Amino acid sequence: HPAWLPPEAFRALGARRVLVHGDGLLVDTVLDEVTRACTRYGGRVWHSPSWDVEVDLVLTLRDADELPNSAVEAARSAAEAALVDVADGATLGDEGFLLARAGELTVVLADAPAGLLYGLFHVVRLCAGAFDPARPPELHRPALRRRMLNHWDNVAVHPVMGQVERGYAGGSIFWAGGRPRGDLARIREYGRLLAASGINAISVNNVNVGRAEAMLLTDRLGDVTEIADVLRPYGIRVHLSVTFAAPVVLGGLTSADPFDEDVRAWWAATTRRVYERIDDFGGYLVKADSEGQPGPFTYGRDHADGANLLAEALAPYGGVVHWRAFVYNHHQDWRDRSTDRARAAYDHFAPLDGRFRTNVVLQVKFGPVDFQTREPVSPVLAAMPATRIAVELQVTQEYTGQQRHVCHLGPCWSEVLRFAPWGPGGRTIADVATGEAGTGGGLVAVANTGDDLFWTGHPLAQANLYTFGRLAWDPRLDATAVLDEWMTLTFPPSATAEPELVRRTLHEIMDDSWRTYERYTAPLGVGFMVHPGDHYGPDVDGYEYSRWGTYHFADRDGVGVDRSRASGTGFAGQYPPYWADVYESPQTCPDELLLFFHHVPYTHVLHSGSTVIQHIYDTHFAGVEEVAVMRRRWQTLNGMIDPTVYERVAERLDEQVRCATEWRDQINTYFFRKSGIPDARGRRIH
Ligand code: BDP
Repeated sequence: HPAWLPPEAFRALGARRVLVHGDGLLVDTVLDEVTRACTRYGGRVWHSPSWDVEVDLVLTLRDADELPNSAVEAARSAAEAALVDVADGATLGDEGFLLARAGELTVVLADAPAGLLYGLFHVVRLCAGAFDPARPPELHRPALRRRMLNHWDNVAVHPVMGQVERGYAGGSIFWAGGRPRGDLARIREYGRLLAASGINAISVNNVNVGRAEAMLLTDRLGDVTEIADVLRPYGIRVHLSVTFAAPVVLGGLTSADPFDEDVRAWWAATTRRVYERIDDFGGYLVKADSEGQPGPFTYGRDHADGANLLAEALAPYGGVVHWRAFVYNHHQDWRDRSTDRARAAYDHFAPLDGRFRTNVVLQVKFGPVDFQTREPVSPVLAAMPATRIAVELQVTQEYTGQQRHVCHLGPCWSEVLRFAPWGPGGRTIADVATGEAGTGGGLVAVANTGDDLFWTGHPLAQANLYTFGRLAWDPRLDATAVLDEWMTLTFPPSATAEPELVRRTLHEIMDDSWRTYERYTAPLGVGFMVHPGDHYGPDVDGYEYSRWGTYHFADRDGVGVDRSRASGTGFAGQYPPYWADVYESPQTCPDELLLFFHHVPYTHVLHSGSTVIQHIYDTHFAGVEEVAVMRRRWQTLNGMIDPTVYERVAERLDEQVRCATEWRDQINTYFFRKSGIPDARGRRIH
């Protein structure tokens, strides 16, 4: 399974003498990793620390026994001293580590076994750099405590959505046709891959919970236990999506009302049984009153009542409930302009701030609508200071090319995480997810993986998963630098002819690929315009007269959704004052979001100096040209990398060129026909 931990990535490690010191399940994992590397490349691992031998790398817990090897013990003390210098008295915590050079040695020091494992993967990432005598000590601690993936995997194959809802990488790693897939070795490999990017939590079934999926909580708990056992050695805790109607569907009760004593007792007893089997179980994930899923509204209760019910059951065991804020009416009347889907999450949840128990995490999609290529940051993220908030991203490329298109999402996520909702220089979205003293809800993403040979369908889509994990560990990381790490690990120089050329070419193809995708799809933040249902490829009016509430309102004079306070839906007013003002007027609204916030004439002049209509033409011509260049660049790598990777990407780039062309032609023609305004540069529009 080609991915970012091919054996070659461990080469620098294997050529060394390594000592792993400490006790615990995850320390055993570290030892196992190191042993594998050394076996392959001729390094040595000492299983007994009693010999006075020379060592290059020590991975040790701080409270492990003293070592009889004096050189190693001296290095450990030196690392302790370095820690005092760099950390200013701070501790390493459950997952942090220190990497320091001490004399001739490299030392990884951790307080807890997970820190040692993350330290090991950091050494692998640095390769020979970890042994550079001039390397200053580095302290690494995750900014976000929970770095979570949500699998939208069905247990039974769904008649419309298949095995994995919005999955573009084959079947599920966990389930097949109603049963566990049973490939525990593959699940273990997956855990390893996730841990190497910093992910430490996973939910293993779809948020749209059918009957087979619901039963994981009770009758099929053994299947979940098996997965938890396999992922535990990589520091990954398992969570379950549950249905709010579980007391009725599974428990035979007549109600799921949060205020009903029998319902509370059912959740308490059911949750106790879960923890009897899986003592480090993470908690529940809930999609309620959304797109047909049951929820507290049925009983006249609100979402704080609903979330607190489950939180109460989880609290004795330290579990959390991730309660999704993706709640809106998907049965709107398109003739009624008074409803705006973008407003819904804020309208439902902001008034509930302060009412959630402390083990509720409100999980909020990064944008107010639905994972579009470009959306403003959701105002809910800035509206609930007394609530633990997790930011939800979509690694699976539902709206960003479905893993048939190259679309590196790191720059998009970096923009979201660095956005300062109270105004420039203020706290950021990353700060919200981190919370005061680390009490925030963390970062969550919908997974893009499956049983595909490359894990992600498109081999280059692996970079999105890796980048998500790394940004969740440290949101300040530069997305392009993270991409570079991924490239070095995935295409290690030792396994690649012309490594520098490969790296440069991959950067040229991937660095700006999100913006390229944006250029040839829906313009200026208006979103959607995708084929209804499967959401792939262009269909400008596909959702225009539909109940889902995703419109662009194009007519002969202009396009866009008026979400201003003055004349529109008022959505702009859901932001704190700085951004509410910026978004309120087309004169100040950033170009890339103009049509999200405003309905403007085609002749409206953007800050860029171009008109809206000319911008549409120019970006769509440019986007397709860029994709054609991507394909040509990729072709120059033929013969330099693994041929199976080469072929798979080449085939997908052909499809990307085809699909981008289709987008360009449909969008340009549509707006040419609506507006009657020709391209100023005289290009042919069909
Ligand atoms: C939408 C998807 C749908 C998901 C939903 C969700 O189209 O399949 O169920 O998000 O987040 O983007 O629950």
